[in-house]
Amino acid sequence: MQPVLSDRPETTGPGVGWRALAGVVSALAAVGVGHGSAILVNPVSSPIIAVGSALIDAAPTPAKEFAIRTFGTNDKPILIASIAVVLMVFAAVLGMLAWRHRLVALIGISLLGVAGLVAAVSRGSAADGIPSLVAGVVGMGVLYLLTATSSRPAAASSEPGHSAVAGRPDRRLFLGGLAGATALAALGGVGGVLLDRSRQVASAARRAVGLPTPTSTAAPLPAAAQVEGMTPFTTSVDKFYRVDISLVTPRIDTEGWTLTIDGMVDRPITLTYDELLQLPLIERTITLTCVSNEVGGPYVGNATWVGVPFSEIIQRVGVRAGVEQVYSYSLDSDYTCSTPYQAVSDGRDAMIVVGMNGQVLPDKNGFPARMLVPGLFGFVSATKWLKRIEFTTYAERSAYWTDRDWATDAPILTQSRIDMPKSLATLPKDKPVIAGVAWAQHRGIAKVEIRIDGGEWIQTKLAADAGVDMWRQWTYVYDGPAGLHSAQVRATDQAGETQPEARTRVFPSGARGWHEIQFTSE
Ligand SMILES: Nc1nc2c(c(=O)[nH]1)N[C@H]1C(S)=C(S)[C@@H](COP(=O)(O)O)O[C@H]1N2
Ligand SMILES: [Mo]
Repeated sequence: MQPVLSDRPETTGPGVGWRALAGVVSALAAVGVGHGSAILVNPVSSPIIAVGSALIDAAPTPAKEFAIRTFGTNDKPILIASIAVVLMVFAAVLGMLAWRHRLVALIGISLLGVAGLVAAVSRGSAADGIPSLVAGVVGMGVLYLLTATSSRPAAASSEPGHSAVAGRPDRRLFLGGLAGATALAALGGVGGVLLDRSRQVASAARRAVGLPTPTSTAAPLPAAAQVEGMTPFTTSVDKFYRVDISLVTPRIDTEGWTLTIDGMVDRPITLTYDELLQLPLIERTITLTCVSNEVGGPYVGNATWVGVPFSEIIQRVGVRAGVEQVYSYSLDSDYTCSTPYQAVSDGRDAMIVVGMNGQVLPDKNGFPARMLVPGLFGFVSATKWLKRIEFTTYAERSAYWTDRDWATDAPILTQSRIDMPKSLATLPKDKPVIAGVAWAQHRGIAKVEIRIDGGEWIQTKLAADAGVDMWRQWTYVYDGPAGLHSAQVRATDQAGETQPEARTRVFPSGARGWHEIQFTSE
């Protein structure tokens, strides 16, 4: 493609490369301005984010599983980048059409706006459609002006005052238009991102005030729960895995935020953030696991949480007989979750969490409040960005993932993982330690066994037990021959169940099977 502003008599206007560029720049201006204007109002209404979110919702379960497995926690940036690539290709084609079929190109651009509008409005309020509307108008306007600057009939160029070489003044206008539209795109896009950042800083500062002291603090962790050189027993906020259906991290202002607790109860309540913090708080260290974690996978983390115990809530609202589930609603789109009532009322430390690892709950982990129930996978227990909790029955309500065929009730499956050495690494001769973690939250780990090259199962040495709601570390000193070997691991929980060998996929209730690595011993 030669970027030449053609002055061939029959086709005045820029060459095909420039036309494609004009299409792309028009789309960029649209997306940039749409994004910037959305940040001012409501970040999730940004056309590109709205379309991405709609795709996540619509994606069939296997596609979601594939994305989480393949891209891990990068699945969201990759989705956005893919949408951007498709959008730019489409826009380039529209640009190429624009000089001959201006109306078709303008309708094409407007369809992009309509896609954003439908996605945003169907997921939010009518006002959420405004940024897409703005984007559509900007895109059409820019493309129209670009075609208008450089597609005057050839005859016009020979009018008095346009006696210069045909296309010359137009070329300057066209290039100026391109530059202007690019600037507009940058202003909207970069401006939006910067504004979003500055808000993040402001909300962090506002939250630095901290939380009240818990009435019941967590038992100190035994130092011997941590094996030297191994995965940290407590996962830092930065390293804590994040899994949710939200493309942008919701940033909720506690001003105006409330949590309603209602349903089959005698005294429904609506709490402000301050009222929630005034309830008795407990502090507990609990390991959380995602059902999408593959055998040996990273979606498991252990943190110290501060929150209001469900026992307190149940007593305050007066839960009636016949309640089967706690149905929680999130501020992040239409996410909902079913938690068995039994699991929040049987004495375990189920809670409405407001703090994590000594700080106010971070945005990505569900600020202002989230649920946590020891022993249940996150998707049936750990709703972030809480809005409402309803005590109800399974006949009455079904949850987001239930509607997508995942298990309705999903206790965490006993699992074990080899973290040291990494697969295919070399075990040092002076310190031939194989080590890892095992978890069976709320049942506790009784035994972890290892087997080398498919031989006999050998018991590993368990690190100190910090409690049944937490994972447990283990070690094994290898003293076999040098060379390449395999190691497999399996755990037995305190209820006597041993992990089965047969692998299952994560859908619909979690992965089963033994983790295996290959290593070289010196
Ligand atoms: N609002 C909302 N809450 C949610 C989810 C979600 O998609 N939306 N995902 C759940 C899942 S599948 C898991 S495993 C945990 C993960 O919590 P984390 O991101 O703090 O690690 O959050 C749960 N809570
Ligand atoms: Mo999950």
